[in-house]
Amino acid sequence: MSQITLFTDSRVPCPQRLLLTIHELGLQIKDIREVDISKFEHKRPEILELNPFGAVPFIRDETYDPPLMLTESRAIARYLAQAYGSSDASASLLPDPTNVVAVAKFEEAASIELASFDACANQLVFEELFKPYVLSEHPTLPIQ
Ligand SMILES: N[C@@H](CCC(=O)N[C@@H](CS)C(=O)NCC(=O)O)C(=O)O
Repeated sequence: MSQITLFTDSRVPCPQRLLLTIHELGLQIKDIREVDISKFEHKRPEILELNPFGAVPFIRDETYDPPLMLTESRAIARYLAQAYGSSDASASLLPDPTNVVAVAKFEEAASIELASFDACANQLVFEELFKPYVLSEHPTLPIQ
């Protein structure tokens, strides 16, 4: 069991990216706190105090003193893979750092995911799923 608290809204894309990594690693999360972004819980003072960016996901890992607070789903995913992944290189989610070709191909795929795939897919999810739902709950919100 890890010493990690995960702050998340499991329904939305950035947290789901992280949940996939957690699943692949078989990692046991000590505490999962759901933060309902459709109710703007991520903008509450107690959450902003932990993550001033006012977004999910983020983690607190109490393995360290002081605990590690980390935002950004991709940074968290890489941290978890590094810190909690298999020591067997063939089972690792990350490339062997001494293999420059493997690292280059990993960075290429990571850039494509961020710059090409996510740039479109995230906007699509926002327009087709999130915006209609939030506007039905909060019709006067100035979201475009
Ligand atoms: N680049 C950040 C983006 C975080 C982000 O924007 N998360 C969304 C959910 S997918 C969120 O919390 N949105 C609410 C808001 O920004 O007000 C990451 O990958 O973690």
